Amino acid sequence: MTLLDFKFYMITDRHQTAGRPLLEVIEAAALSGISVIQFREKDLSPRKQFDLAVKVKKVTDHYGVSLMINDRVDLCLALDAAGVHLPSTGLSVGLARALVGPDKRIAVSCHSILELKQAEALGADFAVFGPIYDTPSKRSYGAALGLSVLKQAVLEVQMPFFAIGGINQSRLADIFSAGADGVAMISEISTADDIQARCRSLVQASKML
Ligand code: TZP
Repeated sequence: MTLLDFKFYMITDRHQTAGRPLLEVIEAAALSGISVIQFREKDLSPRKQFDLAVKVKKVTDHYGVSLMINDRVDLCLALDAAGVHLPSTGLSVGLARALVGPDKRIAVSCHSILELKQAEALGADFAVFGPIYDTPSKRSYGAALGLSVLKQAVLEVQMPFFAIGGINQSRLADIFSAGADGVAMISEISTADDIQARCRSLVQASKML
């Protein structure tokens, strides 16, 4: 995985799959052009996360998709995943780097321009930044940042970052014209009736933007 060869960062949530098994959702997305997936099943115990992540890795390896692991540096190493995604409550970038070495990607969740700048200064490879729009799972963290903050972040930060939060196909044009390197999505992909068709259409739309 090189840094900027992908525009879509799919994030898993097995509670938002419209009742389908997570592996089925991941396979459908992998079949239709998603090249990087973050495994984020943080409500599972470490053992259960590991057991599920092993199965996910088999699917992503089969389709040549890069797998990022949310928070769990140990799982990232055990599975030889592409990298680890650090939540704001997670390990520091420096500690994660010391543990995973130079070849794995380190991504960071950021909720302000200050956090983006800190992640950049600490050597993160990329970030997700949001929520840009209102999204149910993040309401307890306060108001959405909006497009004007996204545009300002693009001006102030060189590290690649993906916009997240409430992003759907109809919002792609605004996100990309604001200058984000890509988009990170949960529900727009995993709740789609036809995941393959949705992913193909997202990938196609992004090529025009
Ligand atoms: N971080 C900021 S918003 C968000 C996360 C994990 C949730 C994104 O979910 P959706 O369904 O793409 O709005």
